[in-house]
Amino acid sequence: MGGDDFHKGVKQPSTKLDGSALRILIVHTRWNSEIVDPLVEGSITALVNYGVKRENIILRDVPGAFELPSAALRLIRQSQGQSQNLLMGSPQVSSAMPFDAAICVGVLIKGSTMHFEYIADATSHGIMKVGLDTGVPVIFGVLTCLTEEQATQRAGMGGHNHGADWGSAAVEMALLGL
Ligand code: DLZ
Repeated sequence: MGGDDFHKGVKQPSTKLDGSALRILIVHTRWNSEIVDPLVEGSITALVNYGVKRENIILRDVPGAFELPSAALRLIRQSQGQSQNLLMGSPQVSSAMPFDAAICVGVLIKGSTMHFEYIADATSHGIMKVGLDTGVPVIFGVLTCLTEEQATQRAGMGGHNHGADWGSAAVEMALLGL
């Protein structure tokens, strides 16, 4: 480990990923939107590069990171309910197919109170729980940064856009179940 050939971050998957049949939910915050928006764009670009159709990428926004888990849970459950209605003979529309994966995107920046710790803890546990409870992979796209500069760098402004990793993780995890 270490040295010049050390690859920081995620290695490419060994199999070719085809996302052309997938439907992906992106829930993102309006808090820190100047940083969140490029992260969302980075995720969308990666999804499209893996073949996900633009019309099958559904965007929804919430106020802050604390709201991400509950919104993801409701939207995933809603999509699963719609697909059950389809099986029971309700009119078929392609937008009613269940989500194959979701990405929760937000940016938490540490302030001078304990808010950061509480929200980061609740959000990370909540996002994991939504994935385990629904059986739908939910990607943790939340930056937890000590400074605004750390966050902007990780959103592609001077560094790697982590949104791209979240998009490819969503496709890889969605395809695990198919
Ligand atoms: C209250 C709050 C604070 C202090 N900081 C952030 C932040 O850095 N990023 C973020 O996404 N949201 C923040 N919030 C808002 C909470 O996530 C939440 O929206 C409110 O507490 C309402 O539940």
